[in-house]
Amino acid sequence: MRYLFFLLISALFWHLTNSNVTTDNTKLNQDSTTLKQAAPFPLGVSVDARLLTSNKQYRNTVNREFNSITSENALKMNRLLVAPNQYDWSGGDSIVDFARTTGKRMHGHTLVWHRSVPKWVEAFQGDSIAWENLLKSHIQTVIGHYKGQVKSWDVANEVIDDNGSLRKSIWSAHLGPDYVARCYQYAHEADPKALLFYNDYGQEINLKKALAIKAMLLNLRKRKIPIHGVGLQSHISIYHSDSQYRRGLAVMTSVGLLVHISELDIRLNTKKIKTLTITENMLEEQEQKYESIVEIYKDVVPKKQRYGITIWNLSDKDSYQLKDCQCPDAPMPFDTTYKKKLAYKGLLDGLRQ
Ligand code: 9MR
Repeated sequence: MRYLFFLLISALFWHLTNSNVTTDNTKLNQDSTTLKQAAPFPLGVSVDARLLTSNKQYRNTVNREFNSITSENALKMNRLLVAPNQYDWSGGDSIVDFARTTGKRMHGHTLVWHRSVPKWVEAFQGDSIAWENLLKSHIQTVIGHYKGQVKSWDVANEVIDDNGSLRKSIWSAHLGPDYVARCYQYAHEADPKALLFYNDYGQEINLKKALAIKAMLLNLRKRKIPIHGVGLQSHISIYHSDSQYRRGLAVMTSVGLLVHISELDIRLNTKKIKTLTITENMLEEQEQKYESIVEIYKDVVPKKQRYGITIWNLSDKDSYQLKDCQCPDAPMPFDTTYKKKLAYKGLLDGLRQ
């Protein structure tokens, strides 16, 4: 009898806790307010060209929830500049067309990144003038191709090393340490109306790096190099400290440029445990963390400096983090079937307040 009573109580308890969770997500998925409606600044997502054209659910969700688009990979040099003077515009054009026809802001990512150098460029032989012309021509061809359609660009990506010095790369080796400034000048010549960003990761953990980025940006500003904004990628986890995030964001904001949280995702499985079970508790912590990041952004970045928040691809199926870690994780606000998660609610609540 006592055993039966115990079973009954346990079943009741299970029903209450679990049905709450289900009800919560069901309600969430019935709520018709969208992120872009709630957001007091542009809300973006990076997209994959193939998914955008082939997956209706993906396209509809992007269209419904966001008003800013970043190209995740399609505008990188290794995707575009397939052979000398030969460009493959297919992926980039389909994303830019989508942004134009749906009336969304288009942010181009990225012109100069040490990890997106085509193989043939790695093997390129030439003196420093030939190298300079190669990069200048790439920047101006791409910006020129999308002139008037792409509002802003991540011109240089990750050129500061984790120790705060200029990263050694194929570009710094062939063009010398001041090549970054020239990239912005070339970009500005190609489209004087485009807003030009510097984008990097780790400012929210590594103060030394954040200060080095700040020093570089201040130096560019002092020299009147055309640069308009800074991006903090923000690939973080539920364990990330809010106060560290606030500090990194404050350092970037203090430069006085536009500030873009440019690649947000929030991992659960930082230790890359192959057998990790994702718990409701973790998903609640993720909800909290998404909400905190939005609140910190609103708190730290003055209105006129807010370029917005962009998440890095859309659902738990599409995030590069899954491929990267080869382990269970769920970093995004949408689940693998594009249903809104608690993380979505965190974002929405942060935006609404
Ligand atoms: O998400 C991108 C992934 O699909 C690509 O394979 C990878 C290499 O091009 O780049 C990823 O995006 C990166 C972004 O361009 C710059 N910041 C770090 C991102 C994650 O690596």
